[in-house]
Amino acid sequence: MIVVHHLEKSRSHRIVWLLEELGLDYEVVRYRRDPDTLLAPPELRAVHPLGRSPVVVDGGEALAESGAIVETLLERYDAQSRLAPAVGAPERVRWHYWMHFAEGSAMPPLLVSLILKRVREARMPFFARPVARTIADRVTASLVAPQLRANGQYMDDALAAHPWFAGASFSAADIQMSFAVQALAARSGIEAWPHLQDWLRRAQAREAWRRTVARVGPLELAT
Ligand SMILES: N[C@@H](CCC(=O)N[C@@H](CS)C(=O)NCC(=O)O)C(=O)O
Repeated sequence: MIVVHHLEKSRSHRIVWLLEELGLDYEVVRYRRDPDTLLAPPELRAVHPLGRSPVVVDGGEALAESGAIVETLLERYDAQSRLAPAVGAPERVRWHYWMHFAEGSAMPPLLVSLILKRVREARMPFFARPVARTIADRVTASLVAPQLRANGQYMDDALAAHPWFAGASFSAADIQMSFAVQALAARSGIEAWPHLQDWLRRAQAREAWRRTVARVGPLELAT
């Protein structure tokens, strides 16, 4: 039995969604974030040394890093290539690109933005607060906000050309991209990008996404 070690408010929603799309049986072990630090609890390190989510145990082997988990599960359980274009198919290159864009390019500015938010809200001596806020605001304005805008526009342009990230059909690239799009929507909004909004609406209308929410709850993200 596949076991998903599921941290609340985390990327492991994607793995549950993938398993639901594939129609596989799986167990969920739940973990809560520390309310102050938002870190995963130390018990998750007993499953994988880094103690980050998602971690999946399949056949007694712990799999980590969401893109690698998705690709490994597809190799093992998607023989008919329902969620990935076949190797050599024209859409495969695009599929691979978005599979990696999610963690490699979409998530870094979102993570920096979350860290800067925590810097602004951190407890510190009153005289340090204006300095910390000024630095956070300048990094946001010069580096983070432009990257978030560029990524949002780039994703929207891609979805204007075809309905799903890899092309005409829904695929695991849509699942892999979903966390970054939902984080962008929560952090700075996606109202400026109609194709991205429409993609999110269509993705969340899928039965397998609904079953995911029924199983592990809605994906709530820090704003
Ligand atoms: N690139 C990794 C990122 C893993 C990661 O940072 N996960 C977050 C949850 S979304 C986490 O476990 N945070 C809690 C912690 O670091 O303690 C992946 O895609 O699996």
